[in-house]
Amino acid sequence: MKTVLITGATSGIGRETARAFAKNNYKVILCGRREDRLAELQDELSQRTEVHSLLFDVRNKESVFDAVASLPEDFSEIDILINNAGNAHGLDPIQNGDTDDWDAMIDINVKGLLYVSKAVIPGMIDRRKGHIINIGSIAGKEMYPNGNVYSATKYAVDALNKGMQMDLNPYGIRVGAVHPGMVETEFSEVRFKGDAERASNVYKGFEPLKPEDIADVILFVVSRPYHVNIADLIVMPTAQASATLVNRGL
Ligand code: NDP
Ligand code: 8X3
Repeated sequence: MKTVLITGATSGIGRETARAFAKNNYKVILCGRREDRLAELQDELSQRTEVHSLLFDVRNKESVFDAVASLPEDFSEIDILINNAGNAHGLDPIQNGDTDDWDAMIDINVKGLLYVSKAVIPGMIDRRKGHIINIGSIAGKEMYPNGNVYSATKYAVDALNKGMQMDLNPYGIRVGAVHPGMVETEFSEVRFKGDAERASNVYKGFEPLKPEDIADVILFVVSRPYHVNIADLIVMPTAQASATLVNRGL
């Protein structure tokens, strides 16, 4: 049975991906900061598969390395790493940006992804096998007004995805990115700091992606024969043609 480690498994895309892998007979390692949510999901998924939870903040380098090192033997060989934890904080023009928001996005979306990867990659190299999926974004392919620093972090994920493909190529490790368009999760609530109305307006007037849609795609990417690597994949709602062009039926 293969083992998958999913960061950001307490919500949205990560949580649905954990459910999809549990249904498809993978051992699942759930990661996040919200202990109650980890416990709840672990209870749910334990009906179907073996589950282990790791509570850590991806910004804290030591916690990341300690958490991965603490894995029981049964879970210690990670076949698939899904670098999903991340969020946007704020949506302001660059001149009005909050430096704490900038720090959060760079620390979580870029440095956090690097720390988790650094903790997991050595085992993959030893085994000459593994699969890393980096969750980027359409915002990492195109800029949009006020997206500045969030987009920059996702452009960084795109760059790191390509860099990992090259550096890990000698070891037979698969690396690929999935770049979603608009998915209705807690993403906008986090971006707008709990303003639920502003968050729900983001998805009004069209059918956004559901986190289950992205989970399906990730499962598809991972379940290809090993010689097939889906290196870079953009997944949009049908109503969305670019980062900024959404048909809201107006
Ligand atoms: P959610 O807000 O629903 O989920 C974000 C997840 O990231 C949570 O599980 C959260 O867990 C985790 N997370 C956030 N900060 C940290 C941290 N410091 N340490 C550890 N975990 C953290 O958003 P989504 O599911 O939408 O987002 C998942 C990924 O998809 C992100 O990388 C996002 O950028 C990307 N994405 C989302 C899109 C969308 O439209 N929703 C579109 C394109 C990409 P906890 O709070 O428990 O730590
Ligand atoms: C999230 C996509 O366009 O809502 O990465 O910022 S967007």
